[in-house]
Amino acid sequence: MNAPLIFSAEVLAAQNAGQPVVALESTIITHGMPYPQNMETARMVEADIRAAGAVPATIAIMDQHIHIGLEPDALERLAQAKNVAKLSRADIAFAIATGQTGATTVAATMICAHLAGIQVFATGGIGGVHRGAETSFDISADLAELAQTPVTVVAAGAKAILDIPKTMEVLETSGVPVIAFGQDTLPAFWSRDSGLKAPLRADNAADIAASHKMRARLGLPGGQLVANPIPLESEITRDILAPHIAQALHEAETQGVSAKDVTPFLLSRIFELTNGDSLTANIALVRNNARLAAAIAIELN
Ligand code: PSU
Ligand code: MN
Repeated sequence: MNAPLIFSAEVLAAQNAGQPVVALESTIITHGMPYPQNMETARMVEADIRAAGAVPATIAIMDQHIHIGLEPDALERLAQAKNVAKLSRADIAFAIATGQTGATTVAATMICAHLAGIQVFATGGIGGVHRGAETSFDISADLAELAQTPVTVVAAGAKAILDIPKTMEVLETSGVPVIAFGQDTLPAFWSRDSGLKAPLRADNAADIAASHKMRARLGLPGGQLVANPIPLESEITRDILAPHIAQALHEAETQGVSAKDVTPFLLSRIFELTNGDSLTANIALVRNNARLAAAIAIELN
């Protein structure tokens, strides 16, 4: 049986013509940013990928199908919809089978991209090991997905709301290459520098594409995580963010926020606590990641 995929006209034409395609997730639209900035950002990111010479494929679950590329009206509906499910590996088949509308996380988007023959995916930040995971066991399914699905994911590093050293340990144990782009240290989402040395460094898209291909030749399962620092003019430094992160984490704990709700709760509280500055930075870094992902997709072709 074939997977229930529906391609947008644009993605279908690109694949038939052998043009490079970049996958995009939809949880960032439904759970990562408020309306209307979520829709404006989704459109800008798609335009950035086209301007860089590739074709965007935003992925979401609607009408019992996996949509690979959303037509403009579908993107608009998703951006405005309330109560959209946040779908990871565990939920995606159930959601399709029962006709739920759902946004795909990094893990679910990797699964869908691979089914659709797309090798590169751009996002903002990946999920990771949450602080306090030693008692909560909260470790994002994104990490296990990177270990098994052969898609190169371009993100701006893991968010400082997570436990970045533990996230890096899990990735290393799982055999996931973490490649910092153009610098020796790992970026930390809103900030260019986490203070931690990155395991690997690449200075151009060609090397990342060559490594992706070499993993396939070696028969290694899983993808690569490219950690692309936010542009300098858009970054929020660690010392400015630290107190806001501490407060958001404290509120999540005292309010008993758990499971899937943790990441969206922390993102929206940090948005409020920084008076919207975190969103401006988030938009800049996603667009930056989209451009790098397009360059990698072009090299892979
Ligand atoms: N990082 C962001 N914005 C997001 C997410 C991460 O800057 O919206 C989303 C991604 O879809 C990611 C998910 O896959 O959160 C991770 O959620 P969890 O921690 O529940 O696995
Ligand atoms: Mn979780």
